[in-house]
Amino acid sequence: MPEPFKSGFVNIFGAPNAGKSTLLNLLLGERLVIISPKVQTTRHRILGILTEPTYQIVFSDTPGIIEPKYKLHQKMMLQVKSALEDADVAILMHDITQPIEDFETISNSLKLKVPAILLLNKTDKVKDKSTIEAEISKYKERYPNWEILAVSAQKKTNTEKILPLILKALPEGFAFYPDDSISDRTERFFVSELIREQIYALYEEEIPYHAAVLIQAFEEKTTLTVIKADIIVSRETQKMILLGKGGSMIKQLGINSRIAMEEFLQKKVHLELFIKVRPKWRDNDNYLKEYGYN
Ligand SMILES: Nc1nc2c(ncn2[C@@H]2O[C@H](COP(=O)(O)OP(=O)(O)OP(=O)(O)O)[C@@H](O)[C@H]2O)c(=O)[nH]1
Ligand SMILES: [Mg+2]
Repeated sequence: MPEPFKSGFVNIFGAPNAGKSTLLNLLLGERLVIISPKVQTTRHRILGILTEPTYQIVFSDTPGIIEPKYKLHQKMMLQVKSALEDADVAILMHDITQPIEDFETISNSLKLKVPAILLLNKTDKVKDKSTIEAEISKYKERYPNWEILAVSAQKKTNTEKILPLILKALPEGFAFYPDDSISDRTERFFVSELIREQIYALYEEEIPYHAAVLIQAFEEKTTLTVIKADIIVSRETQKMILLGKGGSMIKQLGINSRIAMEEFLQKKVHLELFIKVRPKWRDNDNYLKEYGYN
């Protein structure tokens, strides 16, 4: 008898900065979603599809779970909610150096009804092994029905055990997507995300949190792709910071973004950036819609 084909939605949840996007890229074996040391990097639910001869896993990366402070946050939490509704398996991620109480607040809010795998991430930040063991026991006592694993997504420690746990929990079924699909999102989307990733890397304080990126043109020519993008911020002062002295910062942002895009698209890119000020865009339904936060 051949093995039955398995398929399902495996959705990743957790606090901001837990390492969810790092994990998705690791499981897919490619740099699909953006990552940053700052919190609240991911703003959308993004599918990452892994197809093998005997299974198809449709992963979802989701925004870190927070108490919404403005409409953009509310939209982000709606993305989490949608991922909660169709999950076959939930992967919960928590930074092992953060208190269990913080995790409990999040896990209680989720009210999960599906099999869960808890990954205590960032074990590389913990010096001795006994501390890791002690942490694992705490979570095992609190969540006796869950699979619990301590890993480092960044250093790839213990991460080879994740996929077998997922496959154990995955239901039988047909593939949802063609076997060459990698995501539900377009190249245009990922290119806008690469600019956001560079904004998170280059600018401090509130700038990344007030910035959105809108691709205005994406033209594939024979030798290169021409991309024009608007960067939206809330205030004139933020525009000045984005530009930097004599335009030095926006120039750097353009260079870094273009390099990242060329690697992602495997093509030469000509990139033009424009900065627009849209006061309070994060609380404006029309702007949010226009910038892809539906
Ligand atoms: N030391 C350490 N850092 C990690 C590990 N996994 C991820 N990180 C880092 O943690 C930071 C956050 O990682 P992300 O993958 O962006 O976290 P996230 O959960 O997707 O964050 P949001 O999108 O903001 O919710 C980045 O700087 C990662 O490089 C790990 O195992 N060890
Ligand atoms: Mg993320």
